[in-house]
Amino acid sequence: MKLKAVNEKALTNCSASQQMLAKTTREGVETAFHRALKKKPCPYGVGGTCCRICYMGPCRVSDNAPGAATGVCGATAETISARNFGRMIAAGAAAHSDHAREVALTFLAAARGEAPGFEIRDEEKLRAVAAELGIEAAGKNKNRLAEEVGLKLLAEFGQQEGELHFIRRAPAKRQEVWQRLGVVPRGIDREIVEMMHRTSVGVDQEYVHLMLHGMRTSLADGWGGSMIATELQDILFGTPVPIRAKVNLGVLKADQVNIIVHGHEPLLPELMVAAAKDEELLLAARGVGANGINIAGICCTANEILMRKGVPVAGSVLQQELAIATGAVDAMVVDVQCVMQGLGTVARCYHTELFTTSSRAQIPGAIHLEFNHENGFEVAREIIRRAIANFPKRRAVEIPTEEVDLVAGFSHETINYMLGGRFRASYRPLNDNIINGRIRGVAAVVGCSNPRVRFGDLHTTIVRELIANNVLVLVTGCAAINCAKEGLLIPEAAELAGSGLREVCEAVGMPPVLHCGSCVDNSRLLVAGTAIVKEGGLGEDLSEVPVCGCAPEWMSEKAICIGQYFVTSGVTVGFGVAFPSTGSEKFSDYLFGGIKEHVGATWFFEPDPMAMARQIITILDEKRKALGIDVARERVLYDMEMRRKLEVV
Ligand code: NFS
Repeated sequence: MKLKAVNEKALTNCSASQQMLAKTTREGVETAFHRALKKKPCPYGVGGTCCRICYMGPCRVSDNAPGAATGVCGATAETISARNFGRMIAAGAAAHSDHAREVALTFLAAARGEAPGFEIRDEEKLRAVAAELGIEAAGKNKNRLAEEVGLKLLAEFGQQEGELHFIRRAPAKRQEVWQRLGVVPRGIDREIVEMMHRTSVGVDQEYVHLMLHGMRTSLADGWGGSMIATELQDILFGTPVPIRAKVNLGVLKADQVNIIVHGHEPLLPELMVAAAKDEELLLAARGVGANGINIAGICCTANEILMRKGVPVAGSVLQQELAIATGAVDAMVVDVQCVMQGLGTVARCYHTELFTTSSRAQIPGAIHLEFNHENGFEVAREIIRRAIANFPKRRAVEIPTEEVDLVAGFSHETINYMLGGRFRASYRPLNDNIINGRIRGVAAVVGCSNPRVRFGDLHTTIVRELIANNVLVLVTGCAAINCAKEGLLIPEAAELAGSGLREVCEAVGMPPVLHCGSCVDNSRLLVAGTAIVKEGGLGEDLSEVPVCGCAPEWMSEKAICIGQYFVTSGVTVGFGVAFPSTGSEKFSDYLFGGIKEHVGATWFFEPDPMAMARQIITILDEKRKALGIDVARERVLYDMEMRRKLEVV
């Protein structure tokens, strides 16, 4: 296909991606970047007021367009946008939670010895979670205990009444807010189903009432599905600790068999990493003239195996097609979420074999080799064998040289240990440094990339500005990968930080930007925020702590769900690109303002990265002021009595 020239520099700040964009344009291989340039977004869809839930329409309604005030049924812009927003939350919660369900099932199978290649690795965390769930551990071996933990958490998906267990992890004051609003989730699947029901034609027509259920559904994700995924993955694969690795397309090797694992569930990729060390397969690789088998990741699968195994990261979501365009990817293995259908077409233009592996997802043009926990090793070995056989079929190869160092693996447990030290793991030093002003506050920069904005640039611009202003930054998902590519995830990046943050980073030896994992690991940030509250001195609820979140390049429904569970948890969240409520003034006023009366936090929309960074800093400063720590002051020493009062669980 003949493609129009594109301005690569305007499309991304990533030089490796620019190089591959030029290559794909030259070779007539269309990518998401090219398609985005051709497609003009529908303004009704952008503003969240295109209603497609029945067939009397579709109705395109807008407060801003005269004559388009309601749909055929009389639905107003605020009802339509709230319904659409609720459905995005439900879809995001469903994605994270279905991932969690799959992990829970594999976890159970591993505990029962029915999943070859999988075993319970972090017994300490298993015992801690079991105790939290009220499971008696005495006299039980790890597999028996894991089975009980797995069954208990799996039951939360189909639970009809009661409350999700991990809700109790939240600060007591936050739990009271949720009780008052009636938004404590009963069961994960139940809230998602009810969201779909309420938003079907002719049911819930009141936008605040709709959003209250949106909040409940979001909590079923953040403190439910996502948190279950994180905890069980940690127990199954090991809780992450800081680990060095490499990132960007330069991690692909011209002389090795390159296999990219892409998607979200770390189950099969874990086995692939192990299988790639198999002597027989290495011998087969040498037999076709390759010097080894190189596994690299894309998207959140990459984050998962990076954090636990130090596996190199080829790139974030918008680099999935560009990676294949190097001509050096012998196989790409995908499962679920954020996998573009365009991969099938791009793979056909090169020699790459594309494998779908989940029972829930197939792509035209891909080879389907279904993974389940019994056959995992065979599937992993089969894919590697086929990749080896594919290696000699490479045509012209062009691999960008960019390959950058990073440090990942900052789980809540690691932050606790690292800051508190070997003898007294605690958040005390972090709290003290926030109180004394060395650290202004904590910002989470998370989420996707979107070809509607300059890829990677918004994340890194915001992060640079934040750390320069002494804001400690936590990153997850594709935002984490993009920041890593710019060298922001190494201790040396402390040079870019303001003097206070720099001093703390240098004392501890940590980067000013901490990689906390994949998108389901945003649940780690809720736990970390709660640990700050629990430690004392920074308020009694998440809404009082100087923390803020943002997803400046978002595109996925999952991002909306994550944003909403942060807001519902009391943390204000900013989104860039565009915002799917702006077609309705009333609904936007609620999300950007009125919702604060309910949960003590709001959404905000800011497409300009510098303005977003400034807004985050303003929010942190306001919190500091409310806490009375806006002026540097002496450290307050909490005695045991004061601490007990602050205990939140
Ligand atoms: Ni998150 Fe991970 Fe990336 Fe966005 Fe997709 S990979 S789950 S949704 S695009 S950050």
